[in-house]
Amino acid sequence: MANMANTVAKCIGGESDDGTFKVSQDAHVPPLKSDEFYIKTEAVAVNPSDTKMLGDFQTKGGILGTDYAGTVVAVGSEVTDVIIGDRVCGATHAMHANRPDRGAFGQYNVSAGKIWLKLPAGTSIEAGASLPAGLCTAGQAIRQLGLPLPDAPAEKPKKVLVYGGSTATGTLAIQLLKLANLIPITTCSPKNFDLVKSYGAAEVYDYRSPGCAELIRKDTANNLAYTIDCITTPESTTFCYAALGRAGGRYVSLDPYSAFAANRKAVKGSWVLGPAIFGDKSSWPAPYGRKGDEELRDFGTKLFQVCQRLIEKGELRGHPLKVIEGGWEKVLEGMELVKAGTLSGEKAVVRLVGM
Ligand code: CO7
Repeated sequence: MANMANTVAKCIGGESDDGTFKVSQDAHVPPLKSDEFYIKTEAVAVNPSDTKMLGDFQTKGGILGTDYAGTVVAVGSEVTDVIIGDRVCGATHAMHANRPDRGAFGQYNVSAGKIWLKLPAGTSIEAGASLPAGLCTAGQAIRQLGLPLPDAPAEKPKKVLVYGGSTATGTLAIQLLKLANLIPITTCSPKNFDLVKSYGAAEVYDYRSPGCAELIRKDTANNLAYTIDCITTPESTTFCYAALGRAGGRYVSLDPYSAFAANRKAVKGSWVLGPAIFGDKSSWPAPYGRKGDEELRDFGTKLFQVCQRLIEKGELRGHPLKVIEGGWEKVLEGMELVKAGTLSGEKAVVRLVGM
């Protein structure tokens, strides 16, 4: 099996005239460049961003989905780092106007740059599928705070607040920070305290308890300088800004945040766009449109090299999973589950069987 270009395959997305998502039988597998490889998709994760690809986000004929895992079935002539039969997971563009044939929710995926990981024997396909978008997001957030990755640990440990530590992005951010000699402190519901501690949180706070931001400010001696907001609501932005110490610091969120909540000049705020890590232009509507950024692409390559080593050593693990088994229709069910917001401390992954 070499170049499968134009092979007809199943996907979620397809020609969506009514703006809803559906299983399509007529996706065309993209052509393979010499430095790319094909993966037969065996599991996909559902991210909150998948459920938001409506209206102007839709690309006619576009495929949905960011996270996939499966087995390599064909490699381009220049590929030296994987062979047919390797199990890999990766992230890809979704609903991208310039590349509508890309999207994780398709029977075959094409590798995107170096944004993929080879799965060690002890890591399941489902666990693999839960990792890439979260790593892209958490990694970029850490970069935007000006903090290091685990390959170049901080000389002096510093506290970093991860607001929403029990989210799938939160548990990855906590681990990456701790492995970089930083001190992750976090917020979540009390039922998830043990969960976030098991990933390395040094302190955990119930964000619903009155005066919680002020308590963090006190416990950090009015010196906290870094916050990652994995939730990004006006309340979460207000909380993070209030927890930062007297001298201010940096705030990074996973979506555009409310300007009115970002109410301190001494705090430098920014937000990350997960797919920006591919380094090319984002075709999504404002404010998600972006120019390409080669430095970010290089960062992504490095991030995934670092994470590959950590996963092989068993030092980085994914979020607890809510595994759903079945055909592509189950991905639509998974999206409904994520949209309903009822998952707590679990990431929805669909193990594709009987397709
Ligand atoms: O990266 C990409 C591409 C790369 C190539 S695409 C982007 C992929 N990332 C996403 O789609 C995640 C974006 N994040 C969000 O949309 C939000 O931040 C939410 C809040 C949906 C979190 O998403 P995530 O998938 O990380 O979280 P989750 O579904 O695993 O977490 C849910 C938990 C709840 O259990 C709440 O925690 P507990 O401990 O209270 O149960 O999030 C918590 N939560 C809130 N916490 C405070 C939910 N709503 C909350 C709120 N305030 N309003």
